[in-house]
Amino acid sequence: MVLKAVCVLKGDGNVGGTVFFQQEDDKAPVKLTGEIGGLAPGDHGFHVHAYGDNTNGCVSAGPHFNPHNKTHAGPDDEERHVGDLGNVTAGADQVAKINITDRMLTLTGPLSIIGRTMVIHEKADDLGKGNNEESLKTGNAGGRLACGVIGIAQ
Ligand SMILES: *[C@@H]1O[C@H](CO)[C@@H](O)[C@H](O)[C@H]1NC(C)=O
Ligand SMILES: *[C@@H]1O[C@H](CO)[C@@H](O)[C@H](O)[C@H]1NC(C)=O
Ligand SMILES: *[C@@H]1O[C@H](CO)[C@@H](O)[C@H](O)[C@H]1NC(C)=O
Ligand SMILES: [Cu+2]
Ligand SMILES: [Zn+2]
Repeated sequence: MVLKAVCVLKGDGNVGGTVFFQQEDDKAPVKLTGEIGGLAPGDHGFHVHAYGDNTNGCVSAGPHFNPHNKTHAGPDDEERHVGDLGNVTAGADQVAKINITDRMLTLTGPLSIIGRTMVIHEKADDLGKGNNEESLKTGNAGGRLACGVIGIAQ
C-alpha cells in the first residue's frame, strides 16, 4: 500500500511552502517533493525534528529526530540522525525545489515521521564536517525559518 504524507511549513517571516511525502511500501525509500519559497539564495539545512509540537513556534519541535542516538551528519552518511536530510538550495527566485529520495525515513511503524516536524533553517547544514561540537548536533544550520507538522495525506 502506498503511504502518503504532507507538511505545510510556515514561519514568522515570509518563508513557507509545502512538502509531499510518498513511500511505495513499508521497506521502500521515502520520496519528498515540493517547494519552499521566501529563502535567501543558497543552501538551507532541512531536517525532521523530534516532536510535532509547535506551541512555542518551531523551537518546540526539539532536536533532530534521532531514535538511534547517532551524531549529526549528511543524508548519504551511514552514521546520521534519521532526520538528517542535508540542505535544500534556493535559486535567485528565492525558491528551493525539493526532490529528495531518502532511505532512512519511513511513514509507518514506531519510527514513522508522521506527527513530527519538518524544519527549514537560516543557514547551510555543514553535514557534521564543521570541526566543532555543534556541527555534530545541528550542522550549524542556525535559526529555524519555518516549520510544519507532518500529517497523513489523502
Ligand atoms: C547517546 O550517545 C552518547 C555518546 O554519543 C552517550 O553519551 C549517551 O549516553 C547515549 N545516550 C543513550 C540514551 O544511549
Ligand atoms: C548541504 O547538503 C547537501 C546534501 O543535502 C550537500 O550536497 C551540500 O554540499 C551541503 N552544503 C554545505 C554548504 O555543506
Ligand atoms: C528528481 O530526482 C530524480 C533522481 O534522483 C530524477 O530522476 C528526477 O527527474 C527528478 N525530478 C525532478 C522533477 O527534478
Ligand atoms: Cu533542523
Ligand atoms: Zn541531525
